[in-house]
Amino acid sequence: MKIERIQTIVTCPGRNFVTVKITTDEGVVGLGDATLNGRELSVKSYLEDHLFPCLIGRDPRNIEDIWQYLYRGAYWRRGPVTMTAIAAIDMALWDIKGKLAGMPVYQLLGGKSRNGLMVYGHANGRDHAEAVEAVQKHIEEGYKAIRVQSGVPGLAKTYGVGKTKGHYEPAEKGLPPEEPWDTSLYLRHTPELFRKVREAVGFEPHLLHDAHHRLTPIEAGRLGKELEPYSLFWIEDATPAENQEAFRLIRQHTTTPLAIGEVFNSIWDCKDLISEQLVDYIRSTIVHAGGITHVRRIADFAAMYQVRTGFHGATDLSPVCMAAAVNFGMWVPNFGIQELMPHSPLTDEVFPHNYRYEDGYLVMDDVPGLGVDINEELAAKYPYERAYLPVARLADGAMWNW
Ligand code: GCO
Ligand code: MG
Repeated sequence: MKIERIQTIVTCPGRNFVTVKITTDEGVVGLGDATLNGRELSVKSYLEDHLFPCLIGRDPRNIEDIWQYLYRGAYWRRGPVTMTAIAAIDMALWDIKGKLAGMPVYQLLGGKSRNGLMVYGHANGRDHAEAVEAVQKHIEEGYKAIRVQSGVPGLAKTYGVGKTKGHYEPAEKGLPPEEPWDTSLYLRHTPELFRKVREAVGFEPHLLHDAHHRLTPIEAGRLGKELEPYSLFWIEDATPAENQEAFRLIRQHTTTPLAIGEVFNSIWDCKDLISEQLVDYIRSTIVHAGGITHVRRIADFAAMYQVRTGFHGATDLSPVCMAAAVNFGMWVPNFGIQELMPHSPLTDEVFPHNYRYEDGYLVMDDVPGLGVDINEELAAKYPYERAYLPVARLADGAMWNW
């Protein structure tokens, strides 16, 4: 069996997605997500100019060998562009293997460990009252876990909160928008937000919060400590982790659980965080961390230290990645939670898929492969549109982490 054809499909049904499609000489098709928000075309070029020529004629069943060939064989290892490109090919190969076996990918990984994946939804409010209302709405919709983000009084715009009520989409068309940031305002208002949410809805729903890399380690320690009375499921991305040691300081100050990893792309980015038990959840997901083949390695390593998965699942992860994440989550023994930020109806139409939300969980049927498709005719109607994530600046104009 051979890889006969391999191509990328770029589409923008409201936001940009890059998809890899591999076709075998027997006509079996596999799909992989290759979307890297704001840097989409670099991955497309890496794939088309450098990887595809090496893959034609290879046996698509040799997933491990192809992974090692693309990783070890590149000399230049790691990095978000490389690892997203490898991930897309890996996903497509697992999809093909599942279709060849007539089994869902979770069966190939080892079978079902659970009936569905507990998800967390996004409750966003321009102010605290709107955030509380959004939490209540999620509870009515059956969510067992809810991420809460609110506008910060004094800041014109805050990440995680849309311009209009309810809706939030991180990337914007055109050049990168600039947003203000002020840590002291944020630290003053965030414990108050969670006090109000707990007062309104009690302690049953799990509550999560994303600090989006804005804090220094000691500021993160303080936030974690001040949020302890509200019993959070996690604080995410409390501080950047280029320096993994930073988390030692946070750990010394708080028992609020910590999650990190949506921007990681390799096991080496989280090796010390996991083995020193400096975090509780690892968020690196299939599309940005080398595919199922590599994320499985991260998850198994994490299991030794009681660190659980909490995969990234924002709208920039296409339904192809979400289908892979659902298969993975059905199997992985140390599953923690899955982020769910529902795609637009148009995106769902471009990528028909089997997984679905049901009463707080993502579930899927017993379908071969990943259980996701692409409507290429519809995708072709929505060509790429330049879009970027915002950047953040402090009051004096200096750049900060977005
Ligand atoms: C999250 C994320 C996103 C990211 C986005 C970047 O936890 O959902 O932080 O909103 O900002 O996915 O591409
Ligand atoms: Mg995040």
